[in-house]
Amino acid sequence: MEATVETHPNVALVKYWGKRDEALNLPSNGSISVTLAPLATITHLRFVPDGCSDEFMLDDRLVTEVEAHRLSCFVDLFRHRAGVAHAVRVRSHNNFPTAAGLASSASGYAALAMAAAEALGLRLSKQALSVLARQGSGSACRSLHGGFVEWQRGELPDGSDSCAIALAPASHWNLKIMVVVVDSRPKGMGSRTAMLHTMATSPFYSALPRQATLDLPQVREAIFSKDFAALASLAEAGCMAMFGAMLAARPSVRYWSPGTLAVLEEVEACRRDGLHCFYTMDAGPNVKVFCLGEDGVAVGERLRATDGTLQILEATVGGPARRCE
Ligand code: 2P0
Repeated sequence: MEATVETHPNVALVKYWGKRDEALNLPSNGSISVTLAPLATITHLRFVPDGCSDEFMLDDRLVTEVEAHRLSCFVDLFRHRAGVAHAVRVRSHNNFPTAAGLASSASGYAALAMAAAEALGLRLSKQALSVLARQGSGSACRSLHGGFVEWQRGELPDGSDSCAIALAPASHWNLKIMVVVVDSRPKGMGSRTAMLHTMATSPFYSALPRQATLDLPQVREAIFSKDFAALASLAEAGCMAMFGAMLAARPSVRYWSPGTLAVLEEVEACRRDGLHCFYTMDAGPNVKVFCLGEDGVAVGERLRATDGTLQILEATVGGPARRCE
């Protein structure tokens, strides 16, 4: 009744920034991401038949009551399927700093989903597991797969067709991804709250799912054909559209720090000098810079020398969630 699972975080190239169903985490549009290694979450989970309450530890600390409630409700999805009421003990570790703004909820809920299913002996298809992981945190469904991943919007009201599929394995394309940390303070507003606030108040929100839906086949094609320039321009435009909608929310959501802009400018300068690189960001000030493998070293050196860079985590395209023992 126990399992240990390793998962990797992911970074979206077509963003998920809006829901068609809040309770089920059904997205307004499909999204495409890249799974990042060696950044990882390792989760050990054990069901305790005679235990009376759940216990969740993240990086050696008990999570808050609010988080524990959300996690227990998520584990209920699995207990319900297995027809058991056992309490659960979970120990989870991230090998990357939370300050990196790497959506640790994606790798965290993906690991918890797989570990719970394995520990209970549930024989779930990857699609069924993805549907469950999505209900913990939307982007978690993408972290079950390695490589290049698409989370399909789906049409059904119950969400049974809204899951992630693998587009191409990690070996498909040698990309280097630098996570450039420019601000290590906790962010003012969590991504879930910011997403709902943008939807509810931004006059520009409605353009986002429309544009993302147009971008999806082009990003897919850029990945399949390894067209770095096309991917760069689509990913940067999609990222900026997301921030544009956030900036127009009332009140505005503004995640950037001065260092964010310095890094964006350096990425553009690198590109003018012939280096293959582009940026994207998520709900935070830190910048993820994608480079064609051979240009990663030169881009990394320039970003390290950029004013405002506090730390750089280097990643490559990672593999799928896996059971460790
Ligand atoms: C993404 N983000 O596609 C987008 C871009 C952040 C910016 O998915 O409410 O933690 O748990 O479904 O998955 C972060 O949102 O939100 C996210 P919930 P989640 O990666």
